[in-house]
This record gives sequence, C-alpha cells and structure tokens, in this order.
Amino acid sequence: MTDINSVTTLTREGDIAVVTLNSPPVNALSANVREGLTEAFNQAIASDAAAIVLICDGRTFIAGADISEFGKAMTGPMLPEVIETIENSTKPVVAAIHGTALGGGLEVALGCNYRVAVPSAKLGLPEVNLGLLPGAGGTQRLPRVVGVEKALEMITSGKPVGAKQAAEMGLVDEVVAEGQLREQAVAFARKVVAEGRPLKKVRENDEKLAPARGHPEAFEAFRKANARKFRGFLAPEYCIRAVEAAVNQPFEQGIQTERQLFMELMMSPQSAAQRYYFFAERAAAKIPDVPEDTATRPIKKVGVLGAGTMGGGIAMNFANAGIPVTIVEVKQEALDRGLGVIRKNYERTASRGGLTAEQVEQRMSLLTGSLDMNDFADVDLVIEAVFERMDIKKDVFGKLDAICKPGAILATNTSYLNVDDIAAMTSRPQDVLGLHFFSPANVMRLLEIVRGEKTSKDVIATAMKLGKQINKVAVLVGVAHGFVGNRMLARRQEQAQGLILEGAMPWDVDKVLYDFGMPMGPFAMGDLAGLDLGWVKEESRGETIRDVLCEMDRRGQKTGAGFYDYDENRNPRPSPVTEQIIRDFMAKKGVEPRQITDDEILDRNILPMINEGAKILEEGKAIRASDIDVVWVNGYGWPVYRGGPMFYADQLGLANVVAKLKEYEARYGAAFKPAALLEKLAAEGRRFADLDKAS
Ligand code: 3H9
Repeated sequence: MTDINSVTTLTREGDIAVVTLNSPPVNALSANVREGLTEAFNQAIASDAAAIVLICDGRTFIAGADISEFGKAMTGPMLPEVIETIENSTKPVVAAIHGTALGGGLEVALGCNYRVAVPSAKLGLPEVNLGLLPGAGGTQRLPRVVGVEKALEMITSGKPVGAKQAAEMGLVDEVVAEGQLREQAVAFARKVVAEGRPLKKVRENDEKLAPARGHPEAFEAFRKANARKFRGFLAPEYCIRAVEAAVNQPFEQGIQTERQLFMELMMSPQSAAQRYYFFAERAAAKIPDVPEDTATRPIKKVGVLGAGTMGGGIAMNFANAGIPVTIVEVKQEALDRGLGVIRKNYERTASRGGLTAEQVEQRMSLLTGSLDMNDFADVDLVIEAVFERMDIKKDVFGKLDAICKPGAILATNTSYLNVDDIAAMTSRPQDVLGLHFFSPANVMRLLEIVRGEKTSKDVIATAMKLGKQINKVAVLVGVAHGFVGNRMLARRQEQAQGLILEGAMPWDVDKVLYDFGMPMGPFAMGDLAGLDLGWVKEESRGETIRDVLCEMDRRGQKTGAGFYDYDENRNPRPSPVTEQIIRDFMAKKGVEPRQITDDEILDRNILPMINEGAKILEEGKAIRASDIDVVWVNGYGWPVYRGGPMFYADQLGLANVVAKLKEYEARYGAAFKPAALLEKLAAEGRRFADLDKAS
C-alpha cells in the first residue's frame, strides 16, 4: 500500500490498482483530495496494473466539490484537470459508488470509463441548489450518457437518482451487492480487462446527443414547461444553456462554454445566497449548550390531540416515518372527518404514483382514533393541536400531566402563545416544549421547536432528532409572541394593511412581493388561508377591511372572493368591490389616496421584518441570524436565492438599512425605530453574519 497523501491511498488487488479516498465527512473534493487523486492516478497509470478502481472509505462516495472552498483562492489542481487525468488513463477506470455521488463527485465518476454501484447509492448533480451548474464537465458528459432529456431533468432539478434507475439510464454499468462494493468493483474491472473491451471515454460518445441536434424547440418547450418552477432563479437557465452547448458544440468548446457559465454563476449574488443557505440549514441543527451526544428519549409512540387540519397533518408526519399515532378528538364525527381527510391525502398521493395502495393502508394502520384522552397514557410524546386559546391550552396541559406517563414529552403546537405559561400548568415543565408545525403540516418542512424556560436539554435533543427523522428542518427558538416566523410576519402584515389605507391596492402590494420572489403577497396569502381565520361574526364591527369583506361573505378563495375576485379555477382578479370598500374606508377617515412607489412598498414590507429579526437576536430568541433565515426560507417561501431576510439585510448593508429605517421613522413613526442591535452593528460596520461567526 502507498499513502499518496493524508486522504488518498493506492493499493493493489492482484493486477488491479485501487485508489481509495478517505476524507470525512463526505469525501468532498478539497485541494488535498484533488492533489491525492491526481498523484494516485498518475502512479496507477504508470504502474503495470491492468485496470484502476476508484473507491471511497466512510459513509459515501465523493459528495461534490468542497463548498467551503468556494469564494476563496483556489490551490492545487483544478477539478476539470483532475478529471482529465482520469479520463486520459490508458487503462480502464471503474468508479465504485456507495452513499452519494454528487456534483463534482458524479463528474469524477463520469470521467471514469465505467461505474458500478450498490443498490442504496444515489447519483446526482445538485449544483443548481447552490445557484451553480456542474462545472467540471457534468453538463457535457451526462447528456452523452443518459441523453438530453434526462440530463436536463437531472441537472435543472438537482434531484439524485437511485442506483437501479441510474442503471436503467445507462449511468451505472452494474449494480453490485450491498456490502461487497470493493470486491465486486475489482471483479468488474477484471472482467473488462479479460473481455478486452475497448477503452471508451464518455467525451467521445456523441450518439445520444444526435436526436437533439437541430431541435432548439425541445429546449424552448422544456423552459416553458418549467417556467413556474424556475421563476426568479438564474441557475436553471444557465444549466439549460450549458446542455444546449453540449448538443451544438464540439466537446472541447462545450467545456469552455460550461466553464464560462459556471464562473458567471459563481460570482452571482444568487449563488452566494444559496451557498450561505446550505450551511445555514446545517448550522441550525447545532445547539451550543446541547451537545450532539446528549442522550435522547426514545419516541416509539406519539399522541396527537385534535384531528383538525393541523392535528391530522402532524399525525401524518409520524405515520410516514413508521411511528404509531393515537389521535384523540372530542366528538366521533370530528374524528371520523379527520381520519377521512388523512386517508384522502394519502390516496391523492397514491393516485399520482407517490405511494402504493399497500403503503396507504400501512400508514393508515399506524393511526388509531380515540375519544378518550386516557389513551395517551402510554405515548412517549403528545402534541396538542387544539383551538388557539390560552384557557383551553392550560386546561389540556393540566389533564395531560395527570394522564401521561413519567418522562413523556408534552408539546404544544401553539403559533403564538406563551409556552412557559402552558408548562406551568404541569408538574413537569422540564418535559414541556413547543412544536410549531406549519400548515399544511404534512408538507411544510419548517418546524419551530420552542424552548421553554425550564425545558430540559434532553427534551430539546430528542425534539431536534425527531425533527430530522420526520424530514423537517427544525429550528430552535425562544418563547415570544409568534416565536420567530409569525412575530416577523406580524410586522409585515401591519405595513401591508397600512399601505392599502394610504393609496396602494392589495394587488399592488402583492405584485411587489411576488416580483421580489415570494410565492405570493400578503393579500393573496390571506385569501388562500381564509380571511375568517380567527374572525368571529358576532364580534365583527366592520372596523377593518377584513371585517367588511367577511361580513359580505368574501372570505377568500373558498367563497370565490376575498381581497380578490376568483374565477372557477381560482385564478385571482383585482376586485372593484374591494377597491370600493377601501376607497370608502379612506374617505371615512379623511385620507387622500397617494401614489406609492414599488420601492416604498418593498421597503415597508421588508425592513420592519429585518428590524424585528434584530430584536429577536437581541433578546436571544433565536440562536443565530442564519436560523431566522432558515425559518423564512422553509416556512414562508422567502426566495432561497436571496438567502433569507437577515442575509438580505447584510447584502443591503446594515448602515443602509438603518438609514432607511430612520427615514421611514421620521415619516411614519415608531414602527420603524431601528433596533439597538441593528444600530450597533451598523455603527461598527459589521454584519449579522459576523455575529454568527462569533457564536
Ligand atoms: C460542485 O460539486 C461543483 C462542481 O460541479 C464544479 C466544481 C469546479 N462541501 O448534509 P450533512 C458537510 S458543488 C463541503 O449534514 P447528510 C456539511 O456541511 C457541490 N462540506 O450530512 C456537514 O458539515 P458539519 C455539489 C460539505 O448525511 C457534513 O458535511 N454537491 C459538503 O445529511 C455532513 O453533511 C452538493 O451539493 C460539500 N460538498 O447528507 C452535495 N457536503 O457536520 C452537498 C457536505 O460540519 N451535500 N458537507 O455540519 C449534501 O447534499 C449532503 O451533505 C449529503 C450528506 C447528501 C452528501
């Protein structure tokens, strides 16, 4: 065995040379790995070995370029050069893949002559998720292996394919037995040698490109079909152009085009935001005072109180993860309705091919309905999703305290209320916390985990782990009205409501936020959620626009009208009725409508949110600025290519943010008074990101 460097070894299995990488955690292509690969391949090629196998130790094959190196000065050989060394080998090279071959990792594998993989392996080009394109030949080689259509799909979606599917596409030459990758890859290499197969390089095979030549309309159709999904993003369009180059240009020129497009993306603010976000999401999983090895409590059975939309959605998460759930409701009718809705949801997924009929039944069999809270006696975790009123929640927690076994975790799904006040109703506040799911709870990935004053560390560790298990992005937040997400949203809502009483129409406000990249604006969102959410007819005094709309039975999409009018397909139209209501309101208040610019609309929606984010940090209600961004990207559709509100503020420059807030404060008052932390950072020329680095 030869140690090439600290992360690369070269060994022999008889006549086969084996290059092994071992660079935890994911064998990313750091300078060290690139150097090791180059040297190992040079030596193996020069040796008398008949063929070469490339394999990785640890949990995965190469998971891509080392993202932490991006934006810094590069040292060592560049990845395309490394791949060229491998591709120019005079003897066959076999990539042996387990775990994930992603991005630059798959590009290395495409530089090999053959690829073998274990069934659990996944192969993909996820660069688009980082605002990039595969920049080491991936856009030129993948279409040569799997054809243009499949390559476009893989590259622009970033979604990996499993080994079996990869084999069907021709991306993997042989699927080998799990746990026997090394032996099987060596055996495969021997077979190639024994059969005297010609040394074919991916770059030389243009066969699968031919059908796309002279058909630019196919690319146009692809753009059109995905326009909604790609809206606002730069990278997917660049990916398409690179694949077009693969089709229309000779390989060498295509590689140049790819490189140029890659470099442009690499310098773009969008990619900077998306790369930041990649690490932000991973940072959120780390809690400074709860070490990663904190013992967790086993969660083998869950209870959910309430079978409404929220409770049902929450229960589905656990059934999806194979954890049995007891759902308790007050009335049989409500329980039946709730379970019926869950079944319908699963059946809808099944009808689209997402689940088999057996899987639907299997998941339903994990859900047990009951009318008796005493059935929570044996659960390890109970989540209440009852009506959002403190007296009701307090009553529920008193009961749960009496019923649940010692050590069971008691969680509230409240969106606003004080978790400490709820915990105080129990004899075990250390076992109480908030698990704030977002609607629809079976779809939305965000989970705010609310840490009460007395919540114990092992309960937090358990909740964070469980969050991952049920495929959520969990963010730990502190007790405050609306926690992180809704607290910031409230500031935006105040401004949006204010703007429509000064001269902007709801659709004017919505358009600015939509164009900024949000999936919809506040008024379209209100119509979707239902304007009568939390509205009580008997108490309505026509004091707000919403009151008037609801009194007219314009309660949003479900009644065919709200702020907007809707056609039978729920397409919105600006509503003359709403406009008149707003005008009447203004007239009554003696307000003269004025022209409000799009810039002001954007500032007034976004700046108070950033300011509130600063207050949240000041009060220690979020651990990091980047955690706030994770909340907004996952829970509220903040465009990931803008990183999140706090990253966006850093990009605007905090001094500019403070200056603008002061300008608006002078015009509109205290709602715009800059938070002390924001003023301090701005004065020191620092960013929110600097706080995170220090933590
Ligand atoms: C690329 O390849 C560009 C090329 O086309 C062109 C170049 C010229 N770099 O996610 P986890 C860290 S772009 C650096 O928690 P999992 C991660 O931060 C790249 N670090 O584990 C974390 O660190 P920590 C294309 C990386 O099991 C630790 O590894 N590739 C990288 O849930 C564990 O990660 C991608 O976009 C990296 N590439 O998931 C793949 N990857 O423990 C990105 C991971 O300190 N990676 N880390 O927090 C992934 O999708 C997942 O990490 C993976 C494992 C599926 C591999």
